[in-house]
Amino acid sequence: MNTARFSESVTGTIVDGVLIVTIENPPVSALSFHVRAGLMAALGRAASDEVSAVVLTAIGRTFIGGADIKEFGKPAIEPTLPDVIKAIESFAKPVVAAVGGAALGGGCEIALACHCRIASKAASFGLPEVKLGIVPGAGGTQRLPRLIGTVAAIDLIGTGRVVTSDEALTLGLIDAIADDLAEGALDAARHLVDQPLRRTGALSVPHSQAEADAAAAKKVLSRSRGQIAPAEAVRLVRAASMARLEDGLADERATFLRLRDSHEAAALRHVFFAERQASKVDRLEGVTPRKVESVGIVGTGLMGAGIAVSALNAGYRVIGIEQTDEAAARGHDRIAGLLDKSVQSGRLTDHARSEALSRFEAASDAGRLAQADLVIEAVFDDLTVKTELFRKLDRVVRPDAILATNTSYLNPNEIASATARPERIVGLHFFSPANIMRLTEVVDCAATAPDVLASAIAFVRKLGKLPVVCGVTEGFIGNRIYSAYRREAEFMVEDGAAPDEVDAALEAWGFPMGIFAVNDMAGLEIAWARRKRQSATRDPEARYVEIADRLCEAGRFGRKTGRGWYDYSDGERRSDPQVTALIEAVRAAKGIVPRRFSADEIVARLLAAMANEGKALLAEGIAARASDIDLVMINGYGFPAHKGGPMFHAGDI
Ligand code: T1G
Repeated sequence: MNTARFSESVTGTIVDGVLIVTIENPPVSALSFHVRAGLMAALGRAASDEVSAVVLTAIGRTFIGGADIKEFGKPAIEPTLPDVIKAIESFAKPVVAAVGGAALGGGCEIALACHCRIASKAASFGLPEVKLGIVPGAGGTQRLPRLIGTVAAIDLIGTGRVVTSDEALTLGLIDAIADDLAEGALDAARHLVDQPLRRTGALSVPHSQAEADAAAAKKVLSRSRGQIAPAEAVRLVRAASMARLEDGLADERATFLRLRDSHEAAALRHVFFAERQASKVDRLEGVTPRKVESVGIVGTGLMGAGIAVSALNAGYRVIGIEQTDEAAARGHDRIAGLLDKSVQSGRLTDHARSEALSRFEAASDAGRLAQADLVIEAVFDDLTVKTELFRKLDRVVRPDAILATNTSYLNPNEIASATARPERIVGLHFFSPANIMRLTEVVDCAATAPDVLASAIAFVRKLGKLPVVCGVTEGFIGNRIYSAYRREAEFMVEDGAAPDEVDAALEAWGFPMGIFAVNDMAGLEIAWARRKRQSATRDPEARYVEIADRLCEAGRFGRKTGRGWYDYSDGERRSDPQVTALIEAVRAAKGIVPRRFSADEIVARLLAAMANEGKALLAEGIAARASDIDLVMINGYGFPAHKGGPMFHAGDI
């Protein structure tokens, strides 16, 4: 039989009586209407006597990437996904899922409804719906626990984490891993013909101890920080062991539909699509990035070591340069230590650690950078130091090598102007710890060549990080907005709010940590040094709050000194009467009569300060789109993702 076409994205071929149904719906085989309709038509064809079994597979890097998120908010067109899933599970003949890529969300639910699941080594499985502010809507919360038990299902569905095919096999989510997926799936299908079929929905949820369920639920909810979806997902999974399948499916579907239309889900969908827009820069259309295989990092202190580990984990060869052999050796040990931590946390295998470290070279001779494709400086954030270094690198590296500065506050244009080839200079503002934080601001300097910018974006994406392109301004996007956020918070403290009132309001709203606690953790001396540098040029008419200066003059630099905005002498964060007295003295000196602030007013003013600074960044062309600003504040400054970011929250999207 030649290939039959069931819809624009679903075809079928019969091989030895087995109908092989193939989905081809790039880029991720999402379950758009024509995929769902095609699957139903394929099952109709499989009812004929010449078909004894069905294998379901897909073309592309994903098996099925889930429901089509772009269809959310539009009227559902039948067949709905639950219709398709019910038809698969109840089909009279064996339906085998041949999973060669990511089976996510509805894709995993389709696999769960099949009577057997064969995967390739590269396949992965997950129900990440909570990351979109929803719960699985096509049986995931009811079928997954029937296969892998309540505790494991709470973990996977409550966190949305994706598992490899190895882990899926261990959990019981799949039946086998095949080196030759097509052959393995065909064999499985043939063996199931005329056999009793294992229908997942008909299974009972394996018994588990209530305490174990509760512990798994507590672990998930402790990390969900007030989000609704994880709590609802956990509730549905736990109910699966007590309710009939039909009732559980009805509860799940109603919950999914309710959450899908929620503000939290809209916010997280905004973030999802924003992350995929961030790398797209109009002027780079058709520009080919330069090849980057070897990376030099000048300065292997805390930041440089983190960048080096990110690059090593991404497969690059890395040369770490320090001023002396001893410093270079210390850098090597720092990098080895970070890799060891990844092994201890299970993020890296011993073998992968050794292989990564074998690609690292520590040196004190900058000449070792002569063949590097990209050199990143992570030295002390001082303009003279960086400018001198780039003058030197200009003479050492190849003419086509890219030079990147990791400055947080300096003007990269001034650094670039010190070199003979400013077009090859770009800014890469990593966030510390650089081997953990996803966000990197890619600074498009005045002279940066398009292919250099494209190379920087591609490099950051290869690190598995989130590149957000910005123009040159003090603090780029994140620190500039953070400065406005901090100023507004200090205005309110000077006007009568207590630091812990501000932090409590922010944490109740969804921030993991309030701004004064964050400042204490980062260290107050950094901002103090910058304020002193700026004092000569500060606008005398602009309101200036001196409280933080007074704290620093008293040696209160934050957690590291045991005292900052708070007192940490017993290890806990506590309000400090000495700080209260200091604040009162500053108010008195300015003749300020303190007033009360409600939590709502505190949050509203801080969110407005961020959004207004974001608007200014857009107007100045520093940020290309409002959603980029949201990504920076979510991924670099703890803005709760389920609130969408300051611009989304302000209604600017
Ligand atoms: N729907 C629509 N578009 C999608 C999509 C989806 N599910 N997934 C990705 N895209 C688009 C994306 O916007 C981008 O578009 C392009 O595909 C490539 O994406 C019923 C209700 C699958 C691991 O949460 O995790 O099923 O920018 O750059 O790096 O219970 O995409 O090119 O125009 O990310 O190779 C659950 C979401 C949905 C998975 C591939 N599924 N997607 O990564 O490509 S809800 C998910 C991903 C659901 C059921 C519920 C990743 C990927 P553009 P990409 P990638």
